Amino acid sequence: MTTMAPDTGSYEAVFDAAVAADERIEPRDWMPDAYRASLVRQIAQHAHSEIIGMQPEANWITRAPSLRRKAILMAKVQDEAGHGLYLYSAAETLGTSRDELLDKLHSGRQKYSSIFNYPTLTWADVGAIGWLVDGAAITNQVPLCRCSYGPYARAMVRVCKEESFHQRQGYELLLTLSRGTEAQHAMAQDAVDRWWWPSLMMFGPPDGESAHSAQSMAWKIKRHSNDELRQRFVDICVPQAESLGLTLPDPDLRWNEERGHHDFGPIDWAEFHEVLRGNGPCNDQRITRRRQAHEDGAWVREAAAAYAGKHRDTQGEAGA
Ligand code: BYC
Repeated sequence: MTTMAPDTGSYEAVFDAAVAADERIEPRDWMPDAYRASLVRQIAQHAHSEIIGMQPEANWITRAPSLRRKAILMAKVQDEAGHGLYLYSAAETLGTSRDELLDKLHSGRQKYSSIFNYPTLTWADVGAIGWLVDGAAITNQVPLCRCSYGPYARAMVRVCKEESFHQRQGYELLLTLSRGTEAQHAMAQDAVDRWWWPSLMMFGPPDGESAHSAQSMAWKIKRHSNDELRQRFVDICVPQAESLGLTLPDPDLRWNEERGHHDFGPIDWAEFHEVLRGNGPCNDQRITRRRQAHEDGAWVREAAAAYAGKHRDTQGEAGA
């Protein structure tokens, strides 16, 4: 917790000491402009990913194979909306607004996770997203519960609990398909084949090419590098794939006794950069749908603002 100090140099020393002591930085504390900007950048991208991430799975709500599966999927997609809300609120504590951030998303000035630019072609994709995409998200986000910025760290605690339920529903769905008919097993395998590599890309570029990692780790926004978390995820997934009776689509995947980790094959970084440039299979569809949803929701925002205004006026009169 930073306290008042006479000049910027001292403020900075207090900030640095708080970070070094693993204390939380809170909204009213002094913080370097670049720390603030980097947090807004990361939290906004994270929030955008949550709400864009609703689309690929929502695609299957009307076609879920049973009432139970439908109820679970609806709850999961609603959770993603909630995560977006916590995260936009955390970003707002840094002096930005949800409107401003959404505008940046809609105009392509801020990113969202590459993973959500891939299509959900079959019902098994809902399982693969839960197991792999939510699994990757948990691996990345559990350390963010210890992020140096208080509101982001606290939002992550609840997000991670919910992601953990999401991951398990995906795993259970895939297990059911894998143990089902031959066609169901093949559908599960096909989904894993398509989602495996994009899931590894979620962790971001390799450490040598990661523009922000070193500074973010020095500020304790990030606690681990992109490659460290990617490796952790691979090591977690290998035994889980075996239990599922499914194969990970990487002929180079093998245990390396010396490293104490699994080696894995090269990631297609050209594909990752193409997706980031807007040329993934579903980029246009996702952003068009998002802009449309925002326009469709304009009347709700107007009504809520009018109601809040009326409420304020009434309270003002009562207080007069
Ligand atoms: N996709 O210097 P780097 C979810 C960008 S939501 C797109 O390594 P950093 C879920 C990066 O932003 C999943 N862009 O950056 C939701 C930077 O660009 P800018 C989202 C990517 O920040 C619904 C540039 O590349 N999770 O789990 O140190 C349903 C250089 O990268 C990606 C989060 O956002 C990518 N994959 O590290 C189910 C978690 N990777 O900003 C699940 C919070 C990198 O300079 N975020 N970029 O224009 C983070 O932990 C970090 O921001 C990242 C990147 C690890 C993603």
